[in-house]
Amino acid sequence: MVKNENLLEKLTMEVKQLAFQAGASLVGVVSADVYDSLPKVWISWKVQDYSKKAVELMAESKSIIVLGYHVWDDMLELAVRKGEGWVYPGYSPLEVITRTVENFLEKLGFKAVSAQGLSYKRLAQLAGFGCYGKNTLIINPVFGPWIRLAAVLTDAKLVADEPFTRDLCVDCEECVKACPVGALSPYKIDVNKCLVGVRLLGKGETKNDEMFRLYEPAFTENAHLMCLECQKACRYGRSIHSSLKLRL
Ligand code: B12
Repeated sequence: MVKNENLLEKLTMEVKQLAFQAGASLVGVVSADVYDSLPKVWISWKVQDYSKKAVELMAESKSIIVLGYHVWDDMLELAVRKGEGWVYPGYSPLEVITRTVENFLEKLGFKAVSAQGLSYKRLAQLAGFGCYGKNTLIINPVFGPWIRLAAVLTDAKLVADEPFTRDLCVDCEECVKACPVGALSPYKIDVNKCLVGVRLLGKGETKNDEMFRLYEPAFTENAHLMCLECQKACRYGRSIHSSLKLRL
């Protein structure tokens, strides 16, 4: 029994070390059972479906490795149009980190798949990364909301982390006040108003032209920054984030 526990701890440590070496800023583990015991959440944008349970992606799921990547500069908030879709340079490092973790586990004989379709925000809170903030983003005490998330599902049993239970927002509502289109109320977002979603779906271009010019500056015909106002307003992570120097 003790030997098994030591092995679990060793494997968990190795996976975490590897993810950090591959560039992750935060790494945590959530038990697949714990995640699956919570109700599904409705994804009201593009997908229009409930989030998946871990067992739907992998019947033998035991652990979910949650990965966080610190986006320390506004330039990592670019969205670049490619044909009918979009490329997000700030998210690309997570693909490499995810693949590295998957390869490592597969070489050891475990199953490992990217946890597409799960609620990453819920996973991040369960992995101890931070709280679900009033801007509806996960806020980490060090990086603030400036983290991007991914997750790997595996049949390897790993040692789970403790969930994050502190409330970092308390009575602060700066993000709600900062949203230029009034898309936020505490802990809720109106996806039909948020400039990021409206722009990426290609809806409301004419109606929002001036808002896009001010809050989603374009650099080329294809590339624009996603609106940053609800993240900038957050007092966490601000001192280690560099902002656009252009005057808009
Ligand atoms: C759809 C989507 C959008 C939509 C809708 C936004 C939304 N509803 O969150 C649009 C296009 C508008 C959008 C915008 C952005 N998004 Co987005 N988006 C997603 C996506 C694909 C699904 C989220 C979703 O709709 N889930 C369904 C909702 C209902 O559930 P949930 O968000 O998971 O949260 C529930 C639980 O967390 C639970 N909960 C847990 N604790 C608590 C505590 C309290 C008090 C409460 C009330 C609830 C609660 O309740 C929530 C509601 O049921 C995720 C990726 C993913 N797979 O999760 C990224 C994701 C949430 N987006 C992300 C980001 C960064 C952004 C943007 C900043 C754009 C950008 N630069 O990338 C903006 C920010 C806008 C904002 N303030 O939220 C990150 C969030 C990182 C973080 N720090 O939290 C994610 C995780 C992508 C990623 N891979 O990193 N996004």
